[in-house]
Amino acid sequence: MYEPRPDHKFTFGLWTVGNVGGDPFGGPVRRRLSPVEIVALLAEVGAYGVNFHDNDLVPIDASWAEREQIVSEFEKALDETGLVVPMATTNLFSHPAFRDGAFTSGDSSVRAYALRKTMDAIDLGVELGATTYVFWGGREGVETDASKNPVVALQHYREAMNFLTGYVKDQGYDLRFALESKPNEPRADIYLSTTGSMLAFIGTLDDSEMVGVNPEVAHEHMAGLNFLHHVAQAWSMEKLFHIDLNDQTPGRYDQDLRFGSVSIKQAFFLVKFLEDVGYSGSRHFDAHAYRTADYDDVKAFARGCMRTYLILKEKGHEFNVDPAIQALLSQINADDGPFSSLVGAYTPSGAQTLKEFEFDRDHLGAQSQPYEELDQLTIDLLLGVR
Ligand code: GCO
Ligand code: MN
Ligand code: MN
Repeated sequence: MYEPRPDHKFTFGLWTVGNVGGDPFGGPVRRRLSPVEIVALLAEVGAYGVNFHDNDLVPIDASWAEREQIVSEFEKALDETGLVVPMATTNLFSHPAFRDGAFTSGDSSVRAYALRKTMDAIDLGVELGATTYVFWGGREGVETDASKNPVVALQHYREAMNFLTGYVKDQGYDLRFALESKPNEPRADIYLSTTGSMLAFIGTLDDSEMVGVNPEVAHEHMAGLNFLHHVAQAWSMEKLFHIDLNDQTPGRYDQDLRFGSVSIKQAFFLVKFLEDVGYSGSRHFDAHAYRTADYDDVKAFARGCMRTYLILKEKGHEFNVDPAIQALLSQINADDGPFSSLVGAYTPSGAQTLKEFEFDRDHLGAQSQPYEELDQLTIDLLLGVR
């Protein structure tokens, strides 16, 4: 029942299950797997797809001949396993050239190199089948605001996006961009720090219809925000092009924990939302196993991400058909007031009616709102005692 199937669209990055467990205090603890080995691992655990940064697949200093060799071995592994590549992205954060940002660098040569690297990476992604291209601006930020004017930095960011949508159109690629916000790490402060900021920024782009967002659970949680609300806003604007699922305790370092391993209730409402609205994109797990894990445990980590998603999907269904929960919801949401047609679109007569009406504030403030009961029913359901 909780076995992953291709139509669940579960994807992982080469960098996720391939994470070797280094952190700022210690080096790798797991052997580095080749991309082909990672594809085999993902096929074994039942994933649908694999995503990558350009340099997860092709080393930054590879020759063209080496690139061709790597791509053909990778394609063979995809063919043999049936895995697909729905998304690709660029590493614009590891090389020292990008230590002060890529698209927002004050140095036009760095910005030019970032564009060149991204065009090459877009070509690579499209060659392998990607239809979504993620931009995560990990180094697009500052340690000190003495260094840059944020208005100029954002203008550079905008120019880069406009340049790259121009490139995609010129090539005739079937590719959409998904911008991923994060408040901090690896920079002290990263520009466009929340999904809401990203959505506002997209509205200022030349080809905004080609650009949406890739919200990540951990990134909104790091900022102490409600992730579901950001996802819902993106969805309502038809901008939810991709999603990064993982987990994170607010206020801590960037943990990238197994999906649903910390914030079960938030994960539940998120999965329920995605399933209820019919989100049809990838469910991408941008997480990695604990540093204590060996590769058997990495498989347990990957299986766990998908299993928890599917359990929560089932719980969402149970919530939707639970008689007591639904009865409470009907009671809470009953709208028998005379105003439902008046509070929508503005009309002069509607405004006049509202101005003349004698509202009974005390009656409005005394309506029953049994949210404690509703929430406890949700908790009972999640804990498996309903
Ligand atoms: C992070 C980010 C990245 C991006 C990835 C794809 O916190 O490091 O989530 O994992 O998602 O670079 O662009
Ligand atoms: Mn992240
Ligand atoms: Mn991410």
